Amino acid sequence: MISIQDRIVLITGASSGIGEACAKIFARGGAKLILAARRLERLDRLAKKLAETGAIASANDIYLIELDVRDRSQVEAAVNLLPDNWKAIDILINNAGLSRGLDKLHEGSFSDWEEMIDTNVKGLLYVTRYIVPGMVDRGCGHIINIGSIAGRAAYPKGNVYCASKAAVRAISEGLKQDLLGTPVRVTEIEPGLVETEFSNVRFHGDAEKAKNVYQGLTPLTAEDVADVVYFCATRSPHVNISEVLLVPTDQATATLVYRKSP
Ligand code: NDP
Ligand code: 8X3
Repeated sequence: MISIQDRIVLITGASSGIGEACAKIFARGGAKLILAARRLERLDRLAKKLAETGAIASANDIYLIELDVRDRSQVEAAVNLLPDNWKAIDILINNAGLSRGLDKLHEGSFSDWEEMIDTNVKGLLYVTRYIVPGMVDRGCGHIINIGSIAGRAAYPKGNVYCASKAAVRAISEGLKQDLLGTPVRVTEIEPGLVETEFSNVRFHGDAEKAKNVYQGLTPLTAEDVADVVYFCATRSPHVNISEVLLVPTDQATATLVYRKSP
């Protein structure tokens, strides 16, 4: 196991769910955190909580960025404008992502498709493209992409979300191949059902529909996923965990789920 003390960790989508849980566990490990998301007020709140609970030693150990990963020029500026003492990012957690809608492909919404592809695929690519060259130059780094069980096989009405996560899987595999011969590591984590704001976002704020997704089973928590992210990041430098499929005990595949009747 390697220490995370004073490592610089950039987490996209840190304002909620898995990203927020990653911020907490890496803070407890002594990391310096760069937290990015569109909702800066949420990041502010999280930073205050981490300071109050003593998870981070001082406000100097955390740097917040209001960032929409879909906007390439914003991503470029955010990386280029990092203060010198924050530039040497050791671990990049590409977590920002979302699903929008659950519709048959031929009835799908163009704006939902664009939002998913722009965030989950293009956003992840932009952030990776601007950060990985520094890792290669410094001879040190780890990219951890949050994919999904949805990237392994499509499920009915999942079409474009599943495609976006299949892309994350292919991009992670390709990046690992392209970084071969460097010490930079690449991991893709593929969670199954995790109860976060994910389904609320998917159903455009319909809380009832969102709740039903987890009805009758014990889903993963954001902390369960963050635990695995942390485990992968703290292996010895010669160990690269390339892929982890992580599901609730009540889930076998994206569509095969055991639910207790009410
Ligand atoms: P949440 O909705 O709780 O969190 C999503 C995060 O992504 C938020 O912090 C949000 O921040 C951020 N985000 C969304 N769009 C953008 C954007 N354009 N720019 C920057 N940040 C953005 O969901 P989860 O924590 O569950 O999702 C995290 C990741 O895990 C996603 O990639 C998701 O696909 C994946 N995943 C989730 C599973 C689940 O069942 N929950 C299972 C498998 C994978 P903000 O809105 O402030 O920008
Ligand atoms: C989120 C898990 O099964 O809702 O990626 O697509 S699922």
